[in-house]
Amino acid sequence: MKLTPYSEHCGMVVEDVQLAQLSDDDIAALRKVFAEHGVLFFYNQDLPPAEHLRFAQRFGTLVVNRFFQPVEGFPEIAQVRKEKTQTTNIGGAWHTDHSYDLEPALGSILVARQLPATGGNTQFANMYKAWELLPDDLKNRLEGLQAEHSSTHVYGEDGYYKSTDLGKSLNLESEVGEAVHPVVIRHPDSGKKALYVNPGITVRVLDMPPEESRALLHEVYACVDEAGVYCDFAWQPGAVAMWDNRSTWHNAKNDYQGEFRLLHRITLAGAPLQAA
Ligand SMILES: O=C(O)CCC(=O)C(=O)O
Ligand SMILES: [Fe+2]
Repeated sequence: MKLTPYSEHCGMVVEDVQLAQLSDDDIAALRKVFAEHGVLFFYNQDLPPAEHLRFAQRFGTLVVNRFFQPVEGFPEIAQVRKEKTQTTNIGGAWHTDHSYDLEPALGSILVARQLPATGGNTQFANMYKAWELLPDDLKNRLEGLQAEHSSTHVYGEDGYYKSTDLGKSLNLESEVGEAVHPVVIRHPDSGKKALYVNPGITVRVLDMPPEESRALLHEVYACVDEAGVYCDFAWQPGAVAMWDNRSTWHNAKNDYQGEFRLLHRITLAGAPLQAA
């Protein structure tokens, strides 16, 4: 297994592996690399849906996303799909998946199926590094705080997607709700601290007036932006991205209007998060 950083602070390209043919030792090695780096990229993978599923099941326990359309015959695989005629995309803002759940999903394994001629990159950001690079005074103010995360404003009856041309292809009647998590978590596998609030899903910091909470989150996001802990992953046919929701954010760029894009996602189940 050969590892090459994708960018200075985010993402690791893993070469000399076929995800459909891993030994148990390879899986164990991959688990370590995954916990440490948070986002792994693989190229030239031969991973039809049945193999995608088999790899995901070897790696972890699955959770079925309740909002996306499944792949026919594979209820565990979600379609991350944008039609030529649709203008809105899935995941087109910085977020981490399922932080609105009491037990947020551990991560996702996303496989390219059909890509636009240009554009459609996915950006990732490293939340270990983001935490490390925050000013000490801000770190001190954040430690011990808790924040509320919600799916209501995204997937709910009056939520964002409902008013878009993607609304009809999502299962928006599914249950929506809120969950509270520590603002700074201790990653269960790496033991490292990670920043666990995100612009898309975190709605407020608890135990402070709304205006103060808004200002604090704004300050944090501005620092993350400035820290430059991002990468911009250019998909290729056969590419796979695998990310850890506890230590990363992602953002699907929507710069390919008029073109079709389809990826298949399997979501891995997580556990309640512990404060750092
Ligand atoms: O389409 C993408 O690049 C990613 C979409 C997304 O947010 C997700 O699959 O969780
Ligand atoms: Fe996402």
